Amino acid sequence: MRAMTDAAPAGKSPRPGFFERLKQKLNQGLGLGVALDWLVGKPLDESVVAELEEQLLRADVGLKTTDRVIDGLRRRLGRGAIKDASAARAALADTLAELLRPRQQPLVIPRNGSPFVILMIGVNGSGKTTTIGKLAHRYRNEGLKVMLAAGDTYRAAAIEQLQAWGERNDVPVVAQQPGADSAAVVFDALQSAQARGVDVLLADTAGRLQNQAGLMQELVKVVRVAGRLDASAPHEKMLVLDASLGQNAVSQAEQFHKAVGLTGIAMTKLDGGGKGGILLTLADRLPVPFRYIGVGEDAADLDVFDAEQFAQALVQPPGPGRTP
Ligand SMILES: Nc1nc2c(ncn2[C@@H]2O[C@H](COP(=O)(O)OP(=O)(O)OP(=O)(O)O)[C@@H](O)[C@H]2O)c(=O)[nH]1
Ligand SMILES: [Mg+2]
Repeated sequence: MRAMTDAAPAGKSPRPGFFERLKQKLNQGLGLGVALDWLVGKPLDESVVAELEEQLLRADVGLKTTDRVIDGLRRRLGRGAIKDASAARAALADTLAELLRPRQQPLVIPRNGSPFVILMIGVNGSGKTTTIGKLAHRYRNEGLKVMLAAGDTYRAAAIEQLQAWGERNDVPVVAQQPGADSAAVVFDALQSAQARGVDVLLADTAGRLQNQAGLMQELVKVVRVAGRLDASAPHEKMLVLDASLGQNAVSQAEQFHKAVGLTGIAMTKLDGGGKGGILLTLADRLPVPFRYIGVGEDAADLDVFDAEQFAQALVQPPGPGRTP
C-alpha cells in the first residue's frame, strides 16, 4: 500500500493519504457501484450473472470486459453458493486487479543528462495543464530538474495558467506569444532544456477533439519537430483522459493512439462524476499503460497508477451517498 505523502498543515489533522482519498472519492457514487451483498447464499447461476452484468455495464465496464470480469469471478468463486459478501468482494478485487495489472507500468525517467520529453495531449478541458502542474510538483520533489513548455498557443489564458504552475513550483516555463506555432515552442523549449541540463521537459498542447483532422496533424508535427533535436523525443506521448466521460474515453484514446502512438495515459477526474470501470474497458481495449490517476485539483491529488490499489478502491462497499 502506498505511504501517506501529503504534508499536514500546522495545527490540523493530517490529510488522508492518497489511497484513503481515492477510496473516499470512489465511494461518493463514483466507484464501480456494484453491490455484492445480495449475492450471499446464491450460486453464480444465469440470473445472478445477468444482474451482475447489468451492474457492471452501468459502471462503465464495456460489454466484452464485463464477460471477462464474470469469467474471473466464476473461476474464483466456483459453482457453490457464495458464503459471504466479503468473499465475493475479494474475488471481484482480485479479478479486477488481474485485468488492470498489465497496464501498470510506471513511467521511469532516466537521469542520463538529456531531457526526457513528455508531451501532454488530449481533448479540451481533460486536465492536461493541471496534470503538468501536478507532475512538475512531483518531479521537483524527486530532485529532478524540470522545465515546462507552453505548447498551447491557442489561447492566452493557457500560457498564463502554465506560467502560474511554473511559479508555484519554481520551475522555468518556455513560452511564446499566443498564436505562435506550437511545434516551434516545443522545439525552442527542448533546445533550451538541452542547454540547461534539464531532466524532464513537460510540454503542454492545446485541447483538440480526436475527429479534428487538421488539429491531429498539428500534433503529429509537434512530435516530428521534437524528434529533430533528439530522435527519441518525445519520450512519452501521454494522453490525458477525463474519467467522467465514460465510454466516450475509449474512442478518444483509440483515435489519439492511431494518430500519434500513445505511450501512456493519465486518468483525471476520478473524483468527478465518472465510474472507475472505464479503466477496465481501456485496459482491455488498448495496450497503453496507465501512468497516473488524478482525484482532484491540487498538486497532491495525483498518484502513480497501482492496479492492486485501484481494484481495492473500486470494490469498497457502497458508502453514504453512494448508490449501489
Ligand atoms: N475534480 C478534478 N478536477 C480536475 C482534475 N484535473 C483537472 N481538473 C480541473 O479540470 C479543469 C480543466 O483542467 P485543465 O488542466 O485546464 O485542462 P486542459 O486539458 O489543459 O484544458 P484545455 O487547455 O482547455 O484543453 C480545471 O478546472 C482543473 O482544475 C481532477 O483530477 N479532478
Ligand atoms: Mg490546458
